Amino acid sequence: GVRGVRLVELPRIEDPRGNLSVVEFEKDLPFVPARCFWIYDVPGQNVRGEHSHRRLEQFLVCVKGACVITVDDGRNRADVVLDRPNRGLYLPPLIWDTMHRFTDDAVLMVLASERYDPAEYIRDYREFLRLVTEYESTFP
Ligand code: T46
Repeated sequence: GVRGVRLVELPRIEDPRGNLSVVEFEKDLPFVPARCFWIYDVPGQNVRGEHSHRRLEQFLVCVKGACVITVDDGRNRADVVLDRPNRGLYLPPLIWDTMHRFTDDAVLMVLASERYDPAEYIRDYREFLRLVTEYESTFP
């Protein structure tokens, strides 16, 4: 697997009036969100992300449509398909994530553990690998 990354199946409460899914922050997440943003109207073939975070934890739900998230811990890589509104993807810090193959109707909602801080991003892959090695020597 990819270090710390997990898929979370959320409830899907079916109802003739329409369905409902829910995430309870304190029960379902390892962090309490400080921020929520959403990505939509992504033109086909576009790739987003391609960075990592020093401290930030995130929880991604494609609430409409579908997209693929490539997660990479510096050792292992996996493609995760988010294509249903009751499936969440938890990303701990130090995961290199790439988002691609958005459908036209995709809406990717992200819950984040901290306020937006561009200084907290790791944008250089070699710097990312260096921090992974440092992390591994601190937590062998
Ligand atoms: C991540 C993936 C999953 C803000 O002003 N506030 C915000 O909270 C965010 C997230 C972005 N922005 C601004 C900064 C940029 O000018 O919005 C613009 C696009 O952001 P960015 O290029 O970082 O977007 P993505 O889709 O590449 O990445 C985002 C998150 O930034 C990042 O945490 O892991 O979604």
